[in-house]
Amino acid sequence: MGVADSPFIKACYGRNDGAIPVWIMRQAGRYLPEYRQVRSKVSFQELCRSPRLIAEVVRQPVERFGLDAAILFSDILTMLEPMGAKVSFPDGGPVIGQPISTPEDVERLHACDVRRDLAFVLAGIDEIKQRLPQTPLIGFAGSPFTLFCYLVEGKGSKTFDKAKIFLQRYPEAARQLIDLLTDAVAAYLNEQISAGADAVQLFDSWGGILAHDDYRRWSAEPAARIFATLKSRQVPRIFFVNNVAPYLDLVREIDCEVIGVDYRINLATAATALAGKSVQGNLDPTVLFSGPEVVAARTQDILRSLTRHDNLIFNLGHGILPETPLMSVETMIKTVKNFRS
Ligand code: 1CP
Repeated sequence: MGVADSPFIKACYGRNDGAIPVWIMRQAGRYLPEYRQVRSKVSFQELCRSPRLIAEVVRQPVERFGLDAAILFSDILTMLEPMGAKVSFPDGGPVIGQPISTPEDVERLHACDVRRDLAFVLAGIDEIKQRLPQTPLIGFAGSPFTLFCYLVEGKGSKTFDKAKIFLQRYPEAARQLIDLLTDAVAAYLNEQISAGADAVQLFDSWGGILAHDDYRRWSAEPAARIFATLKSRQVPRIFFVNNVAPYLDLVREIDCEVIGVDYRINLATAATALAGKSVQGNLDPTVLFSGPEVVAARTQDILRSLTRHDNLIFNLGHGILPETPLMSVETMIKTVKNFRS
């Protein structure tokens, strides 16, 4: 069976007739002892730059749990370094040195040559495909607005006030930076597909903090432009929006195959509003900290609430947390695998 006939790819196109595919956002990470083992010897950035280690940590969760898709190991901020940003990953989350605070600062950033400057990512994809030839591989990038948030704020935040204020105070400079990021993300995902990615996911982790009209301008339209440049590549395009509920009307108009739905909204409600698009989600990652009966019941609640199962990819509604018990992950996956509609 080739990758094109896999349940994951078929579900992306709304024509899966077998068991429901499942993968986990941030599936290679610190909740896995074998990942911590690799990370005890190298820094996060060394790991991201080694094609051999990338393939190793991508393989770990796929083989441990029998997941239906693999995802590239990298970070959304990795592509910003060759664009002129100073990115580091101390424990406790990424930091950007000299964040963007004025329109003049935007001039410091520039396009990069993906094949030259991010060759280690593309080599990592090649290595993953050699080791996991049967498993669909998801390439990814951050959405322009999410990257913008980190560039302006300089680090993670709950509200990204500086980034939101920059949009209002300097709309022209914001437009220039968002356009630069939009072109860069499109070029990066294109090269990931050429290197072997079987699907791509755009992570809009922070667009969900915007007012509806700002979401249209600064997140939905750039995402639509990126997906338009990828259409002819004929791989499924997944748009994960963290806090998608206020923007369902905008997101449903975007030409892409799958919407990744966060844990806040009822998945069946989102699926109905998205009229025909495939959906991916959306168990709250903290549910995995309850007992096996609750994990199984909450997983079944999602599965049973949906009227269609041919266009469903089961996942968490955001990234898995570092302390998550492995038993719960197993229970969730078994529940999905055993479900029959
Ligand atoms: O210590 C470590 O090992 C570093 C922790 C870590 C990991 C495992 C970071 C730092 N990034 C990653 C890998 C990563 N990041 C992957 C590949 C792993 C996989 O999925 O199997 C992916 C897809 C990402 C994407 C990513 N990075 C997002 C989008 C997804 C989301 O969670 O919304 C975001 C926002 C980031 C930024 C980032 N990088 C790292 C951390 C801890 C963060 C979040 C910072 C914050 O809270 O703002």
